[in-house]
Amino acid sequence: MTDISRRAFLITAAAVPASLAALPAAAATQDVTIQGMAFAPQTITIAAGDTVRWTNQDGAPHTATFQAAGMDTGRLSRGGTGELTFAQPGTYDYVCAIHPSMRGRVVVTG
Ligand SMILES: [Cu+2]
Repeated sequence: MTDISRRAFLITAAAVPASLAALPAAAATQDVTIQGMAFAPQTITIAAGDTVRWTNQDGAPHTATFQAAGMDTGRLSRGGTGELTFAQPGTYDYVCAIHPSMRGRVVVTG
C-alpha cells in the first residue's frame, strides 16, 4: 500500500460515524434460580454471547446438564453457582442430571 492510498483509507475509515459502526453488544449474564426442585425461569431467552448463571437455593444438589450440547454446570450444592456461555443461536434444553424430571430451556437469539 502506498503512502497515498494508506492515507485515503484512514480518512475513509475515520469518516464513518461512530453511531453507524457495528459495535457488538456487551455480553450479559442472566440468572436462573434453582429452588423447590425447579428452574426459575424455566425458559430464559438470551442473546448470543450471553452467559447464564444458575444458583442453587435448594438443600439438594442440582446440575444444569445440556446432553445434546455437551455442556454442564457440574454439581451445584446449596448456594453454589455455575455459568455457561452460549455463542450460537438456538434452543437448548437441559435437565438436572440428578433429578431428570427437572427441565429447563435456554433460547439464544441471534
Ligand atoms: Cu436436581
